[in-house]
Amino acid sequence: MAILNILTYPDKFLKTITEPVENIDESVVKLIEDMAETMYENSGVGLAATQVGSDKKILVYDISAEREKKEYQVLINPEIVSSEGEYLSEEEGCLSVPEYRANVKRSLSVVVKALDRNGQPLTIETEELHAVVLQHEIDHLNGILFIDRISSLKREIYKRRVKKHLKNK
Ligand code: GNR
Ligand code: NI
Repeated sequence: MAILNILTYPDKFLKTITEPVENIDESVVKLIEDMAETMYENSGVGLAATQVGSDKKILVYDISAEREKKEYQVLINPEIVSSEGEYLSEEEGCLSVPEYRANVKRSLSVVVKALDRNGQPLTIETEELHAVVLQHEIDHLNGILFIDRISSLKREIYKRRVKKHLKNK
């Protein structure tokens, strides 16, 4: 197992639209395990493959209270098949957008179809925080960051802050 480097904004790879996993071979299993370890190491509730430089449709997450159990969920080739309602999420954060949080307009509930780590199809119907995390991670697999879903004014303020920070390095 390995802890992977997390790409951060403005890394262009975060805009990658990922490719479906064709078969769950050894390299996919290893990537999933490394992504999980990387997520726990960084105290994230979820992690998508693009964040660690892979262009595969893979995400992991753990929204349970008992994170020490490391019973994470894996979704391969996830797709939101329907969504309902509006939900202003609690302040979202992202391991690829360090030191920034914002409320994001999300759907209240989603139905997600995916494959589990064994390649078995599964359907998840969920709402609120669980639905927000799924929307956040599936966005990553489509090259979208939560700052793409806030007001352009807020986004520009964040971008300016990052530019200034990079210049001073
Ligand atoms: O750790 C994370 N917290 C979080 C909080 C609110 C909404 C979404 C998230 S996901 C984030 C980890 C991450 O960047 N996943 O892509
Ligand atoms: Ni994120």
